[in-house]
Amino acid sequence: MTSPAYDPNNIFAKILKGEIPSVKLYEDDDTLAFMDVMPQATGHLLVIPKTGSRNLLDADPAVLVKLIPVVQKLANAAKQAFEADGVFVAQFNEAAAGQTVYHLHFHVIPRHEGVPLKP
Ligand code: DGP
Repeated sequence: MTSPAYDPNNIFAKILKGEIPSVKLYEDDDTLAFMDVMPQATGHLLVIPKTGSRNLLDADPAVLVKLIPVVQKLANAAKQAFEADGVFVAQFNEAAAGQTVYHLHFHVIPRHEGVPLKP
């Protein structure tokens, strides 16, 4: 099944363009991180590349090379900041896999022993 093309007007593209506000945590030339508006746990943040790809399936590996170290850095920072026991890192590809916003993003969610994720 072919996926639709990247939509440059998706919500995260609008956040990148400053058309929709966000609580920014980190930014460099290639990457932006901001708080998720529907957090599944305290400290739930999202990391996105500034270039447009729909998800991991169509992402340029060169983009991933820059993005993944930021995911790692922010996972460690969130673990420390929220005194978490662990960190859940996830991303979804297409609706069947749970994706709702079609701009590549990684969820970074601090986790505490015995505290379930919010639905
Ligand atoms: P998913 O595509 O299912 O991997 O998750 C998309 C996430 O994006 C979901 O956790 C909610 C979040 N989200 C949706 N709209 C906005 C928005 O306008 N601002 C922010 N900060 N997060 C959003």
